[in-house]
Amino acid sequence: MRQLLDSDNIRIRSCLSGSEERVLADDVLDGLTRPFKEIPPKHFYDARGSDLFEQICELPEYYPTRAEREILEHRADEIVHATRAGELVELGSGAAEKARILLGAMYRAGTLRRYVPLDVSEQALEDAARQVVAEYDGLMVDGVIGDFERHLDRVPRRDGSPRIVALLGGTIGNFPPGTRRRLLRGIRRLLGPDDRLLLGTDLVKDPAVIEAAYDDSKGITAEFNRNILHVINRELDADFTPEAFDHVAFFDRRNEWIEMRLRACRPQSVRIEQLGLRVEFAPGEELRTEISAKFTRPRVEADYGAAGLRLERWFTDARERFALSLASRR
Ligand code: AVJ
Repeated sequence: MRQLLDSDNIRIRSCLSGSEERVLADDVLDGLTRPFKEIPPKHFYDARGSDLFEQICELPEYYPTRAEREILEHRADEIVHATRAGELVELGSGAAEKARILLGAMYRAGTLRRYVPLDVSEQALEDAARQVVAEYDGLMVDGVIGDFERHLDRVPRRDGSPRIVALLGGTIGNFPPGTRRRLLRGIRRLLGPDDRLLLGTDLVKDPAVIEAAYDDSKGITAEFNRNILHVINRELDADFTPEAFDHVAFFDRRNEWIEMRLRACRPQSVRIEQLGLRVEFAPGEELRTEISAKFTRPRVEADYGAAGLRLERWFTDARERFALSLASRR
């Protein structure tokens, strides 16, 4: 691993090599040559995509961020008290906005020792690290620049105090059921007997409320969705016309997940130079860009069970829109 930053209380290492475009290239080649075209949602998040996602979090229709923050603000002390955590590992830490609520509670409890953020964005990780060490006296940051689907084995060993491994924001919902359980099994391997997983899950509710959250009136989510085409154009020398694709978001009632798609408004032929590939879209043909699963408590318990985990605590916001749960190894 590449050492990027090493100061008294910040260490940041990278698992990413110069060949990250390879991952996008493989996903695009795979996804656009399938019978039903599909690109995985992790490719939304270049600088513009991350910025658009932050704007989404502020939208009146997009409730998950506020609902999760409400739970964290009410329950952080209780979570820290129940776990006696000295260490917080956060998968997909971003700007560490949510982590700060937990770190604050750990600091007040006198247990805070180390924060281990893992994120693909070097800039976000470094900014977050500098901020939290300035805020909490004595805190060590041991950051990992990487992708939690591939680099969980690079998370540093436990430092001896109980650890919380957090996957927040409802990100787990991006993974279809089989992949989701595989990811949970991988996370389980980071846990000792005294450690806990803290997982954020959006909950099943009135489909109209969910659909509005993924199809806002300002069209920010539509721009976020089309951003994946801008990413492919730039990184793989493609010639998508993003405006020629309509944003589609619907709640699949049988699977209880949101699907986002991009629908070709007219027939299109797209050249992806770096893949030596031409892709045809029939008029109205759709490309799936995201699923975002909505959960019930029994579904979370079943996923935990299948991954060798046990649900221990379940917290929701007052309107039961979102849940945070604590799980331990079985
Ligand atoms: C970052 C995966 C939690 O699924 O709600 C927001 C991404 N997509 N609006 C979600 C997203 C469209 C978000 N997660």
